Formats: sequence, structure tokens, C-alpha cells
Amino acid sequence: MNSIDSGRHSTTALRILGRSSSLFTRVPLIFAEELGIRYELEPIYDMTATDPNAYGGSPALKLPSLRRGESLLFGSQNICRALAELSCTALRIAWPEDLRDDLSRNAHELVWHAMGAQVQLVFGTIVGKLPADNVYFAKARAGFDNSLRWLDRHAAQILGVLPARDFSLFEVALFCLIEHMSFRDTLPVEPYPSLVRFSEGFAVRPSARHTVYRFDASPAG
Ligand SMILES: N[C@@H](CCC(=O)N[C@@H](CS)C(=O)NCC(=O)O)C(=O)O
Repeated sequence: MNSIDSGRHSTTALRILGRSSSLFTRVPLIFAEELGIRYELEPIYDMTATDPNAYGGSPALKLPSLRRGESLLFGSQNICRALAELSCTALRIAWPEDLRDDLSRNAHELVWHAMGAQVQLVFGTIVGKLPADNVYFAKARAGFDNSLRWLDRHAAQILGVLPARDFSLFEVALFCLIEHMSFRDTLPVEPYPSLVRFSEGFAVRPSARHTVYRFDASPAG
């Protein structure tokens, strides 16, 4: 079980259903770590299964979800919000609805788009072994690359206009995305030096060091 400074909070352990290798799972894991919330990661081993039970009951066959007793909450952003509501800390989190200008709103849209493209490429070409030159993936890769180039070009400005905060959903998502690209070998990160610099800065946080990407060992071996 991942347990962080349990003295700082009184929350009983929560179960995050996901994968230690998953981009969308790492976002709420980092939130939990930043907020000092105890959780257990319940690994989902088979992403090719078509039975919702293999995903802890997600009808969309997606991860992550959050289980609290009888309740099941789907999706990365929903889980981050639930964790923030449970937290006793006074940490300031910048959410998408706090963004006040086109630049930061576009940045949030593009990082979330890029995360979807990363999943599309990993699932289609690595897990599904489909041809990477198919227009479906070629277009995804081009939109992904364009989005990252835009984010890279505007990185300093974007980080400068985010509201006063301890952390933001945007920054956590961007960090998880950039590290995942090296972990899953989709696009090289070298063309995006500002994003890499940002990611290297974020990587020193304990929340990042406690959630390093790795493949969960299946009990079946
Ligand atoms: N809308 C979901 C998307 C989550 C997502 O795409 N998760 C990936 C893992 S990082 C997944 O479920 N991949 C399996 C698949 O696409 O079939 C969220 O925000 O949590």
C-alpha cells in the first residue's frame, strides 16, 4: 500500500483502480501523494479485455477509477477532484475552470488532447500492433506533435499566467505525459526542450518520485 504521512489526514485508504504504467492513472496518484491521502493501487492487468469486470466495473473499459466502499468514480479528472475534496490540506490547486485567458485554456485543451493521442498510439500500435503508418495513427501523431510544439513554444508564458497555486491539473498532466512518452516510446521528447525542462523540474517532487512508471507484475507471472 502506498501510504504517505498518515498523520496529516484521517482519510481511510482508498482504492485507485489503474496501472502503474498508465498516464491517466499517474495523474490522480500524484494528486493523492501531493495531498497526503492514503491509497492503494489495485492493478488492472489486461487492457485488451472487453468485460467491464476486468476494469473494476468501468463500462467504458477504461482506467483509472476510484473505489470508496460501494461507490465507483470513473476518470482521472473526477478522481483528482474527489481527492481534493477529501483532503484536509490548504494546498491551492489550479483547476481548468480557474483559467482566465485563451492561452492557458488552450494549453489545458492541448495537453488533454495530447494525452488522448498518446493512449491512441500506445493502444493501437504497441498493444494492438496495428500499422503505425495508417492514416488513423499518422493523423493522431501529427496532431500530437503539433500540440506539443505549441505547448513548447508557449511554455514559459503559460506557466506564468496560471493562477497562484501549489500545483495545477495542467502541470501534473503535462509532467505525466512527457515522462510517459519516453516510457512508452511513442514520440521522441527532444523536439520539445521547454517541456522537457519543465518535466525535469517537476520530477524532483516526492509525489513524482513515489509514482515512477513501471509495469505491474501480474500475479499469473
Ligand atoms: N477519459 C479517461 C481516459 C483514460 C484512458 O484513456 N486511460 C487509458 C490508460 S492511460 C486506457 O484506459 N487505455 C485502455 C484503452 O484505451 O482501451 C480519463 O480521463 O481517465
